[in-house]
Amino acid sequence: MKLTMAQALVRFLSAQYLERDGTEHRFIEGCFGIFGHGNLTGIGQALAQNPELLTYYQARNEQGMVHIAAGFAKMRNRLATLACTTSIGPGATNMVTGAAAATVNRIPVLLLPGDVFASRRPDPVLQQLETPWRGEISVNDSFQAVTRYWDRIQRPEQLVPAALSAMRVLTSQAETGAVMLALPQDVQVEAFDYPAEFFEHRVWHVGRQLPDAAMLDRAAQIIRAGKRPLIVAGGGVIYSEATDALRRLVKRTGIPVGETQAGKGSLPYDQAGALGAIGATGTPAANRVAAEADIVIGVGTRYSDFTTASKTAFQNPDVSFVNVNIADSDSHKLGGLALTGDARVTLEALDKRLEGWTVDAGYRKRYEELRAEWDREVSRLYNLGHGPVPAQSEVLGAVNELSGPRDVVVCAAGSMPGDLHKLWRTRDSKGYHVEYGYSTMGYEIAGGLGVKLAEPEREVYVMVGDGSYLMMAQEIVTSIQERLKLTVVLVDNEGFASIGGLSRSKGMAGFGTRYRYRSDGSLGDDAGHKSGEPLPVDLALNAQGLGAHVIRARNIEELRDALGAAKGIDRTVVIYIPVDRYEGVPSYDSWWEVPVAEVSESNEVKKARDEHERGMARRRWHI
Ligand SMILES: Cc1ncc(C[n+]2csc(CCOP(=O)(O)OP(=O)(O)O)c2C)c(N)n1
Ligand SMILES: [Mg+2]
Repeated sequence: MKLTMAQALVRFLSAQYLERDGTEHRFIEGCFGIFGHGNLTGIGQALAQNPELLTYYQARNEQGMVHIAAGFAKMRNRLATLACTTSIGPGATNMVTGAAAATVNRIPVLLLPGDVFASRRPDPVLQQLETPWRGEISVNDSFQAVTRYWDRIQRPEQLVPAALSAMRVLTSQAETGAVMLALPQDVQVEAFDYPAEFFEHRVWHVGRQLPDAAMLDRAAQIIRAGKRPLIVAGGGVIYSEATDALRRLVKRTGIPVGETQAGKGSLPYDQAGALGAIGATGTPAANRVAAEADIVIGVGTRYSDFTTASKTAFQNPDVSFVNVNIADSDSHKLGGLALTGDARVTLEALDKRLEGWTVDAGYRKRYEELRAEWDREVSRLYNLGHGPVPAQSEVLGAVNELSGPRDVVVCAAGSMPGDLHKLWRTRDSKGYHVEYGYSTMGYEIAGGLGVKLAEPEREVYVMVGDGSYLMMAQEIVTSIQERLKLTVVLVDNEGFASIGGLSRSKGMAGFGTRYRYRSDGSLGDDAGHKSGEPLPVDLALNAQGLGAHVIRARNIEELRDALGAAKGIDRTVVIYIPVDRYEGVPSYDSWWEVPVAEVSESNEVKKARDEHERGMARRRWHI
């Protein structure tokens, strides 16, 4: 079949399917793109010529496109994704941050940046990087650190093995992440007689791999000997659709569960044993149980520092780990017994081997008391009645209470992810979508749009800080264009409140974290910025300018009204609400390692250093 390389790629992608548990899903559901001289006449021509093969979506920013694709793929439990095509140069490198975010979070996205001429005849073309010591380098080499598969198609026939490799990695539950095929602009339009079988309906099977029976036996033996076992549920529980298996295991054995950011939603918040968030942004219930746990069963978690509280979460001197993970590199972490396999079938196999065994009643009673206590604390934080402007926890409470059980909350960076991790009452396993592997400011609106595209029948609530909003609000326009409604709650606290809080806790008075006019530069949260004079910036007006229906709320009552009104509006709504910059949610029984200067002229920094050293002394090795 004689096609250009770009036409062949589009045709190939349209024929790729993924199958798990007997159900087939189309794998690449569409292609986002921003055109320039590096892709217009190649991939652009192919998409325009055969729109039935792959739906084309326009976006405003290439980083935004990758976040949309990642939000989409995460919502679909990695069983489907989107491709992203860009021009060469800045259009391509704009995707680097999105690629890193997808790869860190183990979310499949297919990136198709244009690249400079393979022939090199017109060198240097517009936007070409010239590297004196190596002719074959282009800006796309910068993706090598942030992709799971990287290739450059130098000849049209090379597409065949490269595209197959790309698909293998994208659909591998252990290896997946951002995959990049760089497409030199001349090769995109070169024709080749491709074999017809390259374009045939191809099904990539996602299996449910079981760990060795002997390892499962050993794991069951270890767990049976435990007095205070705890499950740490990560994103893998949700991606492998293991939430029912987990619920059954917890119900039967009484082993309680702490959830990571990606794993939040593994259990409904009100189930017995659901201790909620664990780690640096964890609940006191989960963190106290973690501190004493003798067996920690990590399921689908990569044990980031937020989960392990920088290796201070598990203080029982005899603690040991059993790790269920599809990725070998994760199942071996913290010196654990590695159960490399699919979360669902592995939990089922463990459940069988634990038949007749449960935790003792005293343990159950203790963690249920902690859970009930925590639930009261959430209610308190939801209803602080803080004034004159509300506290952020009340905003989250109002959104939680006024959203439906299947609606989705989306967030990524700032102080809200930690607060949501602690306070959000999840009722559906796909109702909590916080990108906290890379915590990318700017993911919120774009990622939320991907969620909405993946499941249009759910309402999507995007929680975004003023800082994140200013980094990347432009995909509001895409949401208007595609008639995909988001409800964006824009929380204004005059800048980087989370980092301001971190700064104050490290003796640095919030230096450089508030949006204010410049002044004398004295240390403080307005440092370098005159106190008392806010900037004449109106983010609500900005959102209106991008096409959103904007509602301004000054207090919780008005926010509740706005959330009610938003339900009846069929285009993207932005609800703008100011909150108290200093009224944060406390952290509970936890620590996060952020280094503090070993020598300083400031007593405040010295004090912070002392505290830091006390924290460091609590770190464990777990090897
Ligand atoms: C792209 C990017 N740059 C910098 C950071 C570091 N950072 C984390 S939170 C934050 C401030 C976020 O401000 P805002 O969105 O207003 O949320 P707030 O902290 O006020 O809740 C910064 C700068 C980041 N996570 N991502
Ligand atoms: Mg802010």
